[in-house]
Amino acid sequence: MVNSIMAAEVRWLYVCIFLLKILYSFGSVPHRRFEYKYSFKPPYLAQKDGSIPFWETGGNLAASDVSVRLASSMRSQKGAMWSKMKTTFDWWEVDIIFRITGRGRIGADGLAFWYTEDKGDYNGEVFGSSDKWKGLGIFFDSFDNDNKHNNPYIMGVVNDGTMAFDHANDGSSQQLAGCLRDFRNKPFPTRARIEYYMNTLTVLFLGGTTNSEQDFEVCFRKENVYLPKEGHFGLSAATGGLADDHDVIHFLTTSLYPPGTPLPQQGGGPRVSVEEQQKLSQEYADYQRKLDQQKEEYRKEHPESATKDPESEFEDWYESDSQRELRQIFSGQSQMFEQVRALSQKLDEVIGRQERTLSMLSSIPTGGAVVQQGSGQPVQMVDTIRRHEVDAVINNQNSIIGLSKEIRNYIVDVHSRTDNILQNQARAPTAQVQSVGYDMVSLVNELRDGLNSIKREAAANPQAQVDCAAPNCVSPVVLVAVAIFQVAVILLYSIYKDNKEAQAKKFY
Ligand SMILES: [Ca+2]
Ligand SMILES: [Ca+2]
Repeated sequence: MVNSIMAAEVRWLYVCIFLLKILYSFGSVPHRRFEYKYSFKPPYLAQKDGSIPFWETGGNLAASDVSVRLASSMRSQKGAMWSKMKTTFDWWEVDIIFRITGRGRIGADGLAFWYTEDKGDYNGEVFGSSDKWKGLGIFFDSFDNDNKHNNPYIMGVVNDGTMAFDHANDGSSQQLAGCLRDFRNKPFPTRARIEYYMNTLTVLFLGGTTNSEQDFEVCFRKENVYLPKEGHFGLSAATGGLADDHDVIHFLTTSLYPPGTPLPQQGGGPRVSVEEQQKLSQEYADYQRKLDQQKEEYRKEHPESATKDPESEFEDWYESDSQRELRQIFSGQSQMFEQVRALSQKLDEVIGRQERTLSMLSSIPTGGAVVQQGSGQPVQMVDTIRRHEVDAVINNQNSIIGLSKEIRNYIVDVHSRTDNILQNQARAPTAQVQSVGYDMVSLVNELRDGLNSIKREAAANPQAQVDCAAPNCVSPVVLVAVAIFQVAVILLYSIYKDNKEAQAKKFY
């Protein structure tokens, strides 16, 4: 129970803090008031005689119900308009909808917004109005005089009344700030919002590619800007060798008041004299009367539109069927563009992934090859040599050992038999020989021939006799012994051969 009461109190506390925050945020936003005496807008923008209430016009300017054409697309046109009254407020915001259109790829010269201490000319040197102005000029400069390929350009220039505008360099050295924006031949009217509040000048621009106020972009923002305390608003435009239509559709002025300052009485104040006040009031009353009259006439002429409410009627004035169609086409195109951009981003992503995958794939085989070349293959080589060849070598060695054992056995056998034969021979020299069946006659003959040849050699070479005295010389006894040994070996060999043949027969 206690907890729920506590929770409710905490909730109320949060609500109170939230409301305080809202109040605080509202408190930091300036108070705004629409200033109709410094504004114009369709419908009934101009009266039937072409005059615009609260504004003075001049030069080649032509005003209609729906727009003001400051300068038309003909050579060397100049036109301007100035608010009749000086401002009675310190800070302001002006919203201008305009169109600069021409058949040429490039146009000239441009359009200017003014806030100056005094009204300017109607056929001056700077975009259709006076040079050496005192105050602010915002220029929409279409033509690239200095050929730096930086036009159309929007810039702000503050002048103290002494500086001559540097047309040759498009005022590049004189500008307060600026931005490169194309404002010619746009599907929607272009729009600028110029705010001067607490000595900060901000120029916002809506490029005419959409009709949404969300798309306002900051062209520039400049602090510590000091303009005349009171001034006239103005608009002007000029053409040169090249020409554009310079149309302004609306010009809406709002006065801004910092939070806490009281709003002055509408249209009055100590700055305007009583006569002027009366005159302006009369003018406003006349304007209202004429406006009502024109509205009534229009309703009579167009009974089908009588049911329309004034707001939608206002909207219709500056969006014809073709414009609407164009807008629809353009919004469709914008959507397509967005989709294409999204697709392009996706594609980039996919390509990036693919490249990563490819690089990974290509790195795997090369790395594997390195491993095989670096460590795998040598290991494999050593393994094959050791396993197969060493095995083969061992097998060969084993077989060689076996064979050599066999041979040794045979040799031992032969040796023992030879000993036996030698012993037998020593006991009964002839019997054994005969038992073998060897041809003794031929052997004795061979021995006799050998002895004879030795005798002959000894006789032929007396030197040999001397040598025979030496212990190394072979005596007949030794010779006979050697001969007997030879015979024994031959006998042994024949015995061995017989044995082998007998064993072979067993197998078969
Ligand atoms: Ca220029
Ligand atoms: Ca330029």
